[in-house]
Amino acid sequence: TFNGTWKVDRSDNYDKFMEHMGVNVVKRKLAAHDNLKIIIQQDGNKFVVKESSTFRTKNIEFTLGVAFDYSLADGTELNGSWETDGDKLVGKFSRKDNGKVLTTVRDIVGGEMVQSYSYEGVDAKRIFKKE
Ligand code: MYR
Repeated sequence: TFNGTWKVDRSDNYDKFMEHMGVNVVKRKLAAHDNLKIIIQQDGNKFVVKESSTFRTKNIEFTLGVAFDYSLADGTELNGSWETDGDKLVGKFSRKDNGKVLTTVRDIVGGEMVQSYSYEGVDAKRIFKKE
C-alpha cells in the first residue's frame, strides 16, 4: 500500500532529467534540496495526495484511470492519469506546452517508495522513506 507519509531520501539522475525537461540551472539547484514530502491516502480507486516541498504545498485528488491537470513546481502544466499495474502505480502525463509524454511509476521496494520518471528517453528516480 502507498498510504502514508513519504519523505524524499535520495535521487538518481534527477538533475539531468530536469535539464532535459527544460528546467533552468537555478531551479535545478533548488530542486535538488526540495525536501519533498508526499502524503498519500488511497480509498479504493480514489487518491488524495498532499505534496509539500520548499517550493509549495499542494493538494491533489484523482481517481485511477481518470485524467486530471497537474502543474510542476516550475509552472509546467501536465494532464494525464494514474493506473495500477499489479502492485505499481503507473502515471502517464502529457505536457500541455509541447504535447510530449512524461511517464512515472510508483513502486514499494524494501519498504521504500521508488518513483521513477521518464521523459524523451531520459530516466530518473526519487526514493522516499516512510515517516
Ligand atoms: C501525485 O500523484 O503526486 C500527483 C500527480 C503527479 C503527476 C506526475 C508527476 C511528475 C513529476 C515529474 C517531476 C519532474 C520535474 C522536472
